[in-house]
Amino acid sequence: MNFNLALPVGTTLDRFIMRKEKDFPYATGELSQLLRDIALAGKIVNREINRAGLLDVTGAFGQQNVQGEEQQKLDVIANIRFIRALRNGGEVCAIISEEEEEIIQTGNTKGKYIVAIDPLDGSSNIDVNVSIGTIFSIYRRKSETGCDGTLEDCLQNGTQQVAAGYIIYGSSTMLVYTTGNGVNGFTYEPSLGEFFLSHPDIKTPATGTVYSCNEGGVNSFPEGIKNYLNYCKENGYSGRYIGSLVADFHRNLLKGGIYIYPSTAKAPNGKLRLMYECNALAFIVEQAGGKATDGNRRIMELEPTELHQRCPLVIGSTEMVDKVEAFMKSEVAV
Ligand code: AHM
Ligand code: MG
Repeated sequence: MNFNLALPVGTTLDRFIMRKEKDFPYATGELSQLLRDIALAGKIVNREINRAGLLDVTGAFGQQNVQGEEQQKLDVIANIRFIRALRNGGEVCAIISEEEEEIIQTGNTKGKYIVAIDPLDGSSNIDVNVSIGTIFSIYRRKSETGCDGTLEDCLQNGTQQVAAGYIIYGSSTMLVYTTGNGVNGFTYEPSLGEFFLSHPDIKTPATGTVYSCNEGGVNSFPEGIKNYLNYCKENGYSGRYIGSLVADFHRNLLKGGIYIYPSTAKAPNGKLRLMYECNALAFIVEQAGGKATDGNRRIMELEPTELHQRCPLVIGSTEMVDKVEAFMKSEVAV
């Protein structure tokens, strides 16, 4: 008899969340339920992505989002799925989504939480079977319950996050999240329909030899970034850039490395959005022992003034991010 067939299947995401809830003395279970709502929507979106070539869900939707970028059909579907899950769950009073200009009021005025979400990041990779992702941040509302979420509730800085995570739809689908007590990763088992703990207590290497950056725009990068990229080349580093933030970030988190999206002539404040891309990944990387800055300042301390605010992003292994900061300070070739 092959006893391998009877090996334990491991810890499910639900059980893990339940266990962790006991670590918070006054936990009411609402944050746990909220994380489960996100995981459920993630499973549904994963199903749509896996069948994308067979259904009429690839290609452009025919409209632009609030950033003036062309929306893909799957962007729109993912947005609907996550908003519906969060609305039905009842724990969230308001949502910021990359796909919607204004704050989305869920109608759950008793909900204690705010979610900022990029429902499907890496849109340009959707139609070509390259990894894409979902990124989310969770905040506690500041206003009293009983009314809609306010702009002030939504514009909290990254240090106020109570949880953050991402789902990577890759060669396997994974959910990685933190509630401020380390980072844990769960791999989706499609035949059982469950996420299982596969990467407990993720720690990112202090340094690495991989840099991820779209060098197409290098001519308009700040001098400090240009100099850092030259340093990478002189030292034989490898360039790895998929153009899907979650995928580039995830690889560097596990293997060591740095992701850079600086200011460019085309995007003077960088391209990525503070509220639903940068802050979430900054929280995760810090919890894993890494670092996230805009080249000078800690991402999580940037004060948001707009829902869709952009900022440069330098994120990954601490020693590499420190090196970029040193180059940014000196702004001279070394
Ligand atoms: P999106 O939110 O419209 O998908 O844009 C974000 C994406 C990131 O996933 C990726 O790292 C970056 O944009 C790629 O941009 P570029 O094509 O300029 O390199
Ligand atoms: Mg995005």
